[in-house]
Amino acid sequence: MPYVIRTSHILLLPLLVAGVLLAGCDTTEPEDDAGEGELITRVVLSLTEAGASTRTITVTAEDSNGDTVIDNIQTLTLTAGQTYTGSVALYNDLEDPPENITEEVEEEDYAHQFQYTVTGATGVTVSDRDLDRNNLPLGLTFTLTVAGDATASGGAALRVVLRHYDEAAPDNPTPKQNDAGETDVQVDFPLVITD
Ligand SMILES: [Ca+2]
Repeated sequence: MPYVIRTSHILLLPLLVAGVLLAGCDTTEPEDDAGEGELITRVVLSLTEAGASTRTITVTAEDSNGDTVIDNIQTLTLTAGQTYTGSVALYNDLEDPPENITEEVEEEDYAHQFQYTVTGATGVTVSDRDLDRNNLPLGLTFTLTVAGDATASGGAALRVVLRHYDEAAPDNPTPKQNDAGETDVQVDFPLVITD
């Protein structure tokens, strides 16, 4: 079962919930923030068609009560033969006003990476992730290409993972380069391909 969303970066909620896939994340924030852990309760994926239409498809995964288990997820319906420009955004809706976590990922771009994996489908590829300040993949934006003969099985999914590299620093990208990190977010958006 795809699950998500975990308490995220900034602070350190060391793995409160046994059995939850999403690990706690260490922090690069000052100590005085300790105890405040930050939650990601909503992941939004936006895909804009390249070419004449420029129609944008948006799908959302939500963990409305912040228990790290998704309670609402939308299906991503892609068109065969279409190329999309993608972006991802993260929010904590349990804050008032809702907090945009994407900005914090950008601020610590050297310590984060979004990874996109397609399962149960052929002819769907993700490429051209944007780069962090060290020219390593960041993945806040990307290109998604659906081949003209692409197919998807009933259980097809686009998995979105946010990795966080505690030991990475602006001038030390090695931990990220080696993918020596932890998972902040993991969401499997159900994937359908139409002609
Ligand atoms: Ca939930």
